[in-house]
Amino acid sequence: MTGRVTPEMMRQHLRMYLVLGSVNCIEEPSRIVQEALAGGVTMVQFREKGHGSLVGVPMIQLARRIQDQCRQAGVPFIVNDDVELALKLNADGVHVGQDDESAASVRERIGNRILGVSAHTVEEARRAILHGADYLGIGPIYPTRSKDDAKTAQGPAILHELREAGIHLPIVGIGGITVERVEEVIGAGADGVAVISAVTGAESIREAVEAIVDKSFR
Ligand code: TZP
Ligand code: MG
Repeated sequence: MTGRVTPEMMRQHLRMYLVLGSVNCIEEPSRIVQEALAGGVTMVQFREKGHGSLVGVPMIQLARRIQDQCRQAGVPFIVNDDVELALKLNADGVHVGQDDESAASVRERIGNRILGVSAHTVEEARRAILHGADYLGIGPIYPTRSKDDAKTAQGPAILHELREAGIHLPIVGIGGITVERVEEVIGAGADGVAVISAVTGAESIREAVEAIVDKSFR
């Protein structure tokens, strides 16, 4: 990649954003990723977090494996939180929250790679944009069981609020999003949906992804 990702490209990448780590998977994570890619996932975030998560070499091996799969499918591979790991792997981007390294500092370190920032208010969103975010992760929209320290669900109204406040940066909604809720999230102003359990816990990973992709057209 030469320059920064354009907002148009970013919106396409956000349409069906799979977030996962080994803790979210009851079977081999790379098998889930393979099926999800076959179903049409548009971006993948490696989020190795929570009780029992991998560290050290096994963590890096899993990250590399998923990155390879994404590369072969032509889908961007994003690392959650860990700028060091993202640079070491030459990942396509990094996603950080409000409690992580500041977005401005991450932008300086990662150059033109994709930068995603979690925000919960108009003020946090504006600051993230000033600091060089390429997209905003907004949530939890609905209650979630996949994040230990998740804030209270804000409902799709937060997406409306951000758009009405003049925030035009690409936005992905996250938190408790199921196939049935995709249209509501997109209708409220998101460009796409980020999901963990709706995909990792699905009986058919591929069919779950296909169903979400189908509904995430604006
Ligand atoms: N950030 C806000 S909610 C959430 C993250 C990482 C978890 C989303 O997982 P699920 O299973 O799609 O609710
Ligand atoms: Mg974080």
